Amino acid sequence: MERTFLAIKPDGVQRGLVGQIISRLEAKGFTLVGMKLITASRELAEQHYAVHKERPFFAGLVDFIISGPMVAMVWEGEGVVASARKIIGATNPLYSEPGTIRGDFGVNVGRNIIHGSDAVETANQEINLWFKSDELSNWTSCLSPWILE
Ligand code: IDP
Ligand code: MG
Repeated sequence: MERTFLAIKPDGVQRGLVGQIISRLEAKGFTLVGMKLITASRELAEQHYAVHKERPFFAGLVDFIISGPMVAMVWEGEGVVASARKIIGATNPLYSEPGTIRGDFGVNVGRNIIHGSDAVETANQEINLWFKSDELSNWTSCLSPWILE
């Protein structure tokens, strides 16, 4: 089953949005298979955002990401990578649709509350970067037959 890496950024944690964000993903029908509160090291943050290392916002982004605890999570489900990106909304919260996490809770691209992997391959890399395999639980929700045909 497909998995994605989602992380509530330090702004989402500081603003007390953890519960509401997790509720949206649970209610959609996705399954939480890993979660931890973690203040990322600079090295981890730089690796996570390595694709953006030449961008002008990179240094500020890394400083922000390591500024406090994040809730790092792995979620599982049918089409979860693309679907979670839709639930999260566009990168700039000013342009994210209402009803999305960023559209409902944010206004600024530098404080956009949550990260979500952009493709299955990136998801697998990010899961391996943030989690050890024994930190993930392989389980089947009792709701599964009511969510998946
Ligand atoms: P994504 O998080 O929607 O995948 P990316 O383009 O991969 O968006 O950018 C990664 C993160 O970098 C964004 O979530 C945001 O926190 C930050 N970021 C992107 N563009 C800007 C910008 O123009 N200014 C400040 N931060 C930015
Ligand atoms: Mg991205």
